[in-house]
Amino acid sequence: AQGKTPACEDNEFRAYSHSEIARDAATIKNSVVMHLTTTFLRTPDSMDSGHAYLASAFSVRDRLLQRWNLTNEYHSNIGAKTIYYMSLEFLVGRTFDNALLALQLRDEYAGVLGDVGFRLEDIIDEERDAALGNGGLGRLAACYVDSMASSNYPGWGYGLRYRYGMFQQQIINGYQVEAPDCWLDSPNPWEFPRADVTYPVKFYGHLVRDPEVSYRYKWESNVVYDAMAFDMPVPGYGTENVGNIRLWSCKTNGLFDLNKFNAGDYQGATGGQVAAQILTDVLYPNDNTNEGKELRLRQEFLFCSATLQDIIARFKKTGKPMTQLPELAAIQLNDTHPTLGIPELMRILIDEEGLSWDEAWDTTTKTFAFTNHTVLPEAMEKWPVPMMDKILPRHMGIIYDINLFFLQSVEERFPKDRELLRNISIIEESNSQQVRMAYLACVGSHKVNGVAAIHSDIIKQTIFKDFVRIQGEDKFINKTNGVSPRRWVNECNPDMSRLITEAVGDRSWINDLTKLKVLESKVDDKEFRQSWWEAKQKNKARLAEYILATTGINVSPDALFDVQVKRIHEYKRQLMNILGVIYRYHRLKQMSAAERTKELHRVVVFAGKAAAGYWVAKQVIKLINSVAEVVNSDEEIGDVLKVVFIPDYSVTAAEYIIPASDISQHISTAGTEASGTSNMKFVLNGGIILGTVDGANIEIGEEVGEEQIFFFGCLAHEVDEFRHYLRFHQPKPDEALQAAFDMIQSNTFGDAHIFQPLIDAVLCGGDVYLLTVDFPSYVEAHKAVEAAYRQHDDWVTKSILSVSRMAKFSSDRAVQEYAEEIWNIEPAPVGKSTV
Ligand code: B1H
Repeated sequence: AQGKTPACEDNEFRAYSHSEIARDAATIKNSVVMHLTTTFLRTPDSMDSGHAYLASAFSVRDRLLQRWNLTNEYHSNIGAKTIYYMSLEFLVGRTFDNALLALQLRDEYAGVLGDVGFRLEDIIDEERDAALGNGGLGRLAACYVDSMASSNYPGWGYGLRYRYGMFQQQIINGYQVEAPDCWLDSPNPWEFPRADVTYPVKFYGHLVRDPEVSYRYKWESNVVYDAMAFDMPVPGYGTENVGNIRLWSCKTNGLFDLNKFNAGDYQGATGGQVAAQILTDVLYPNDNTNEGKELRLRQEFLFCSATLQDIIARFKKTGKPMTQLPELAAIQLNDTHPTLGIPELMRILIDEEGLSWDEAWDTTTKTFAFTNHTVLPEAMEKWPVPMMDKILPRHMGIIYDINLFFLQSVEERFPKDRELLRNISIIEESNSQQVRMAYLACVGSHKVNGVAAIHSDIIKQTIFKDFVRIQGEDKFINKTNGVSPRRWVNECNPDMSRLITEAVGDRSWINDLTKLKVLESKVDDKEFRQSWWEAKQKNKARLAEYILATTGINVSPDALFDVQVKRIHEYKRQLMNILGVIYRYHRLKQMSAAERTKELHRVVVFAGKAAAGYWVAKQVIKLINSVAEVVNSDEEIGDVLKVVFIPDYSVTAAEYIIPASDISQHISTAGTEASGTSNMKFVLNGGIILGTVDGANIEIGEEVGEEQIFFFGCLAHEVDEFRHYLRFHQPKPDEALQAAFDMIQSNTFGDAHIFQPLIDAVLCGGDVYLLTVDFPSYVEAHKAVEAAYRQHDDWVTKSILSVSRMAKFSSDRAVQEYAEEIWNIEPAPVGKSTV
């Protein structure tokens, strides 16, 4: 019985719920001890660092939840329009340190923990990453929710609470081995279960047509799962606003079959629970590849249905007619994975709320907007019509109708253009028809955006070309990605942050990166330059320790740190990087010992996961590790060259690695990397980029200036022609690339036949990623980097100038642009700013 609750008349109750966050040591200590003893049944004497973490985290969480409540109460009282960011991935990482910084309680907790003999750094290290995402797309979602909270936009993320997140990567004998990520094995302070927020989600079943309205149906099915909400509070920095990520988990309660149990079928009795649990068990570990598995489709629908039901339930509390939904809600689709939200909203509006088709369609398209993140053909989501029809019969019908009305409207304007109709149809007429999810997302949204200028141009010329012609240029816009300065500077790089705060005069830059401009005036300040250099050196020393701890390899912080960390993918060309390393090794081996002493010392760092089923990517990991083994144990080479593969790349690993780079590589074949976001993080931390003219590298170059970035390689508009040529002509490696191939083929790094397929992909497979085309300029670019790094003073100048010009790449700027140009929503700060 959830009747309307009367407003609370007890003023003490209310006053307590609005009380300020306590900052004094006694109150903090009290709350930590309270959790230690009552939440975890420990005593101060039996407290280890794991429990010190949990008790402290729960005490911080109390404060967050209080603000969470006030934020939501306030936003609903003022009837604020809310943005709902739908994403199948949220790569959050750790929360404790981030929350302490946001609430400005870090020193206070450090003091309290110090009093009982713990170092805050060690306590922070007890937390496991929430790794509910693959890579850039999932991390972007986390940064955007962070920015919404910090910029006071009423905004929620919606996603799935996977029981197993991104797999853990072990390196055994040089090969990647996957282990499950059991992140929920220990208590998770950062989620709040809401048994009261649960929605039924149907699958399969059959349709009963409404006798009066031909397009209205009743969907009947016995296959119903319950999706239950878990809320993850997202603290805004320097504001009282707290955002939220609401994640759905499939409930197994009530699915135990007592009849089967009583009949002795013990296994059968739990079959329903198993079937339900599987739905939210595991994140699909593919980045930029669509696997097309039926379970994934069911995950997507569970997610979309629960989310839309929840958004509508909240809207209905306002008592407004459903057609006003777009005035209070904006929904952003993070790629096509949540596209079923479009037919699901149509179904609810037509079948359950009684709207006409036209009213429902108008409401839906005004509510949704869609972000495309990739142009790789293998990543395009398509679902076989028979599969969709079986699992979601009502939605398949709605998609057919959406397509019919859309094609009719096009036919009216472009009569008799059969080819055009075939090209833009949401249903692809292949053997077994397919639903093209990108087209459905596009047709059902009022705005479509790419994630960097070049990418937004490319999608207008390729996948959405005909849609631009039909629906107009204005619908297709660019929103260049951004990253959160909270996590990606202030949290991961405390020393550099301190310097920036000194230069700016206060911490306002953390919420306003345009303040970084003042660094430009510090570029000639000798003392400042020295401190800047020392901060980088300290970060490099910290990474050297991390490398030693995770790989056993000793590296010197005095070497140039050359870093490529990202998902392993052919288009990202880690293969080209390791071939460059092999060529470097080859040259070093040809030199005399005297010549070698003049060489710049270099540590080449790799990290990244390969999708479990991506064989070529896994062979690249093996090659990197095999090269590392030989080079690192070559006494002639010593510290001149070290090669490191750091296992199990994660958000937390990135927070160690990124601040320590001198040069980082973003070397995708031009036109393939939609944006990239680690490129922004590296430069924001004083590193320099070696990159292709691709994704956001281009805009970073525009901002920091050509002196501050090393570009090489062919351009996006040249790629098609090269590929075409290479399909019919034998690729010709230059001498350097040939030397690298020769070294592999003469078994220098172990049995050459393991690596032959990698070489064949270049020499016999058409060299799709254009290694033979770009290798010569790649080698030249490395020489330029080396020469520049030797000019120590100029390098520091480049580093400071770069950071001072990076304001554009804050996710705060990106979110503000979305808010103004897509969501039509304004900030609604709960209280006063606290920075
Ligand atoms: C990006 C993906 C992606 N683009 C399919 N596309 C997935 C596609 O599970 N799946 O099926 C998962 C992920 N991820 C990345 O998005 C781009 O490659 C980056 O260039 C970009 O910076 C990032 C954020 O926009």
